[in-house]
Amino acid sequence: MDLLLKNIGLLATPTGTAAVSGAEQKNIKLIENAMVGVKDRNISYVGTFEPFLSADNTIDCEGALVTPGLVDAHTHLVFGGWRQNEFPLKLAGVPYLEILRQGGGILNTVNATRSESEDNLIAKGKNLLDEMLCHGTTTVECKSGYGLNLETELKQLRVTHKLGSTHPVDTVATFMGAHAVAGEYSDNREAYIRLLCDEIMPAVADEGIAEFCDIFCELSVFSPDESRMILTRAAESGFKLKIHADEINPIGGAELSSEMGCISAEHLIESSDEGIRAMAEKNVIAVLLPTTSFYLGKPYARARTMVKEGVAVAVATDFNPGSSPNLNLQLSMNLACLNYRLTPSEVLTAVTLNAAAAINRAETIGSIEPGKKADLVIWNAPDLDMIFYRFGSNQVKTVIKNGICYQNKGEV
Ligand code: IZC
Ligand code: ZN
Repeated sequence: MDLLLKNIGLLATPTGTAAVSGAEQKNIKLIENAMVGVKDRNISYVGTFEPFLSADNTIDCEGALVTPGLVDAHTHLVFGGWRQNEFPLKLAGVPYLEILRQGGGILNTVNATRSESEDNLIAKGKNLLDEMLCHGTTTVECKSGYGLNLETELKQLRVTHKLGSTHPVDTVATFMGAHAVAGEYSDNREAYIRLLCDEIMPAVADEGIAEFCDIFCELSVFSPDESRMILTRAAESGFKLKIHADEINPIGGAELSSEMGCISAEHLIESSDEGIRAMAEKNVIAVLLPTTSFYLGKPYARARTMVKEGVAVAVATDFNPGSSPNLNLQLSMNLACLNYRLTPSEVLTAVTLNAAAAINRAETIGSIEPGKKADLVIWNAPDLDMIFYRFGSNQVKTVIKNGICYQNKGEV
């Protein structure tokens, strides 16, 4: 064995290789006085104290809580600039979609991303991933959608891959050329949709640098009919489908996610009862983003209804420069308990196994079980309630990613 974690006060993990829903979502495995062994970067032993186990390296967890590494299943990680210049507008009450209609918001970040060099985007992304890692995140989904032209969409996706291959944190790439209509096509949205489907999407598919295709289905962004058409083309090109659904207005995004067989639908703040039931029927995973509700001053998605109806719930940060400039998944976990009224064990599943399933990684990450990757968090806490009860400071002590230990920012 390469590494042995001993003296784990409490090990808490969901189990399995698929999303769990309904009453199952709270059923996590708890082992007191546990040990975890790592061999070849994978978990090789999980169980109670075993006096005869030994390894090249040992970590004494000193009675701490250990969970799987956190999986952030929804971010817009790679972008140029920030949007602090829009903060006064936001404080003055100008709505998110109004800022976008005025040519700001996403389009502001598109300009900044187009003019940023690949090297600078990599350097910035690396710093952001460092910060995520020390907050416990070991895998991150990253969406493009700040290029809205061929060159910059490819640039964002290539940066996502370079980050994943050079940084300890794993990245998973999603193509989101349907994030907004590019500014130069504001008078001719049909032409942008043609460019997207006939040029950008095939080029991204040819290069094989994105696994998923996502779309911002929203009033004055992409209608349900446009979304259906674009997602159909994406499925034909081999992408698995995701959708930003019912974030601000209830326009049938949840229903569409079910109709299109999306792997996940995200946001769902305004989703209808029928939409939620339709998602349950087709096993669409709900990726909920509580810091976005917080930051936009919007209602919170109806997570309890989703659990009751049998929808598997994941929780992510939505890290982006507009509606959620927060990359600390622990804050999303606090809000998921306090505002969604999910229990700590339901939320643990939401940020590990169900998040992994939402990015098609549940076979390899998302739980502490033999054969899965050795992605673990050792907390400055003795039990699960503690990490949800406290908020506002980083409660991670050590992160183990791919069998390597990271304390704060350095390798130990
Ligand atoms: O940059 O505003 N909602 N897309 C849809 C976002 C938020 C990201 C942004
Ligand atoms: Zn988003």
